[in-house]
This record gives sequence, C-alpha cells and structure tokens, in this order.
Amino acid sequence: MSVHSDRSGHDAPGQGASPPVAEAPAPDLAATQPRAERSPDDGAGLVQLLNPEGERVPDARFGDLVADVDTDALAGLYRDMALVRRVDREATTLQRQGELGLWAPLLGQEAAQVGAGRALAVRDMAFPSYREHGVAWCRGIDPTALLGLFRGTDNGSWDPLATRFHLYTIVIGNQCLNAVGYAMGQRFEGRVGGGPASADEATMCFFGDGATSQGDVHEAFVWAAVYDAPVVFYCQNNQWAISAPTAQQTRVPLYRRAHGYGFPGIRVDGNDVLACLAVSRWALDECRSGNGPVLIEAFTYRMDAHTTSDDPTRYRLTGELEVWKLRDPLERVRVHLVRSHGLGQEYFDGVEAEADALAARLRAACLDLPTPGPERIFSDVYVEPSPPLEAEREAFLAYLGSSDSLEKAGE
Ligand SMILES: Cc1ncc(C[n+]2csc(CCOP(=O)(O)OP(=O)(O)O)c2C)c(N)n1
Ligand SMILES: [Mg+2]
Repeated sequence: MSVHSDRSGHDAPGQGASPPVAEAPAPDLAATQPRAERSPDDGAGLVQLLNPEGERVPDARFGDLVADVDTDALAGLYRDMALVRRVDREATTLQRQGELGLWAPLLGQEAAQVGAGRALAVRDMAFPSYREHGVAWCRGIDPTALLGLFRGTDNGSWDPLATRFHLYTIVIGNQCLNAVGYAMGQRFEGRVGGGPASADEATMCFFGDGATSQGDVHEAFVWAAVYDAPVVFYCQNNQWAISAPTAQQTRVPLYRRAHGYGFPGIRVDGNDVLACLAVSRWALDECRSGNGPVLIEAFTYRMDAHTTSDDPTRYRLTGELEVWKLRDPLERVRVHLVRSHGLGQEYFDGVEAEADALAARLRAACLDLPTPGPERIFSDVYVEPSPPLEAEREAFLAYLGSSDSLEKAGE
C-alpha cells in the first residue's frame, strides 16, 4: 500500500518514530500578526473527487494531491473503512448485549475519518472527540483498546504521546483548546516552517457540527488564528448534534465560520475518502509550512443513532437516512475499484473474512477485560501524588468497607 506517505515525504502513520524535539527558541511574536496574503475563502464549493456513483471527478486543485493513490492504495483505503465499519457494528452489538455501557457509532463517517487519518504523518498530533474510531485505527490503535472506556473499565487505555492520538474527549469542544495549545507549542518550538524535507509537524483536531456552538471552539479559533497555530480544525458535520439539526447551530455553512477568524475554511464531501485525503493533506501541509490554521468541514451524515442511548426515530425522518444511504462512503469506492481498477470479488471476500476475524477478536477481548476495583477511579488523575485526592480515596474505601455503604447494607 502506498497511501502512507504524503507529497512532501512526511513519514507515515504506523511507521517510524517521532523526531526528538529541538530546544525551544523564544516565540517570534512579530510573526503572530495576521498576514494579509492569507486567502479568506478557500471553500469555493464542495470538494469531491469520487462521486456516489463511483466515478472520478476532475479537480484541478486537489486531484494531484492523490495522484499517488494507485489500485493498491485505494483498495487499502477501502479495507480501512470496511474494517472500521465492522468494529463499529460489532461494538454496537456488544452494547446491545449488555457488554458495553455505551457506544458512539461512526456508521457513515468512515471516509471522513479514514481520509483524514491517513493524511496524518506519524509525528503529527491528533485530538479526537468520542466518535473517532476510524482515526484511532489509522493511528495504529488496536480497536480492542477503545472498548474499556465504553465498558467503564478504564479511562482510555492508549498512550497519547506514543500514539500521537489524544484520549477521547466527551466534553464537547474542549479538545479544540487542548489542540490549539499543543499546536502553539509546535510553533514556539520551531517545529513548523522548515521546508518540505524537514520534520515539520501539524495538529489535527476533530469535533462535530454541534461543537461549533461551544465557547471553547470559538476561543480555540481565536487563539489559533492570532498565533498562526499549525492546527487543522476538522469538523465532521454529520448534520445532527444528538437531536439538534445543523440549522439550529448556524446560519452560514460551517466552513465559512473560518473567515471571521481570518483563516481559510473549506468544505469537502465527507463521504468521499479520496477528497478527504486530498484536502487533509493540503491542510496539514499548510500547517506544517507555517500557514495554519485551516478549517475543514467534512460534510457527512451520522447513519446510526447519536449513541446507543439515543433513538433517532424520535426526531428525524427515515427518508433522510435513505437519501444518505445512496451516498455510502464504502460503496462508491467498491464500485470504482471494480469498474475502473478491475478489482475482482476475491479482494472483497478477503476483506470480509478479515472483518469476521477482527469482530471475533474484538468480542473476545471485550469479554476478557478485567474489572477494576473501586479504587481505580482515583488512579491516573494527576501525574504527581495529590494529598487531597489520596484522602478522598481512603475515605471512599473506608466507606465501602463500613456498614453505611449501600453494598454492605444490601448484604
Ligand atoms: C460541554 C458539553 N455539553 C453537552 C454535552 C452533551 N453532548 C454530548 S454529545 C452532544 C452533541 C454533540 O454534537 P456534535 O458536536 O455535532 O458531534 P456528534 O455527536 O454529532 O459527532 C452533546 C450536546 C457534552 N458532552 N459536553
Ligand atoms: Mg454532529
């Protein structure tokens, strides 16, 4: 597969190690002034490279950015999406069977996530919300590592620095502030603007349409803009924030919000993995070369419920879902691979078999997750020991052991 490296030779997700961080030079505050040459509007319509019928759409600006995506690479993107979809379906089933407390389905958003995830270089940093199972996959995180949070047995099990993938964030929009702070650090430490052969970095921040109404996201946009932070704001507009439609969040297309802050915004067909890959590559390169931030609005649709606790039939019409099924992100790639690349059924059968094995492994891993003791909620809260927290822990454990505790009372 050759999707793993981008045009400027950045290293690939899942391969290689991040370079050591250079000694931090003093921040160049003069360079944080807004630059007049920035184009306020890079969103002249929806970028699409593969339409729902599986036909390539010529695009003078972005087409070349995926010129390296040959049959193998495109088949690899299909495989990514198919396996991620299967993980998502299996996890939803596990929740229905009582093995997970909750699951946040990504059904329909596979292309938006795999396109962005495969554009990231290893050394780039990513900040997810709680639905980014496809991006996690691209960062090399085993899907079994996602389960503990939703089973309530851990608070997130991967190392954010080693994987360059922050832990899931459920507080809406909060990760945007974290991401901007991280990206400002990348800039202050001289890890942007070194040229194509350099080890420049960028940050990508994932959030939803509803999150754009949060103060945190507004503040993140302001800070990113005035500090030219190398951050790609990747908004998956899946049309709904639980039961609130996008029309209740904004009077303008979301990508245009960027104009008011003074950085480019662009809207991409979020069900088109090639377009998402191309636009993300462009935006990440902008950031690495010192031209960040950038806002991408990936226009997509959440085909399942908000979470397994939600019932979308209460607030949306089935007809809407039927329209989006025709824009399925996997199907258009499958059709294109068959018609234009001559890929045979055996390839798809192989992916299906791989998905079956992955689902079985996921299920077994879920049932095998150790149940932690009650003291677990106090661990990994702070890096340094915290006397007040330790006192709370002792008091809580003493309470659990006492006859006042509800558990004891029930005995
Ligand atoms: C600060 C905060 N307010 C409210 C919630 C409850 N909440 C959870 S998800 C959600 C909707 C988010 O919608 P969107 O940003 O569009 O993301 P999506 O779930 O569609 O991916 C809300 C309001 C929360 N988690 N955090
Ligand atoms: Mg949404």
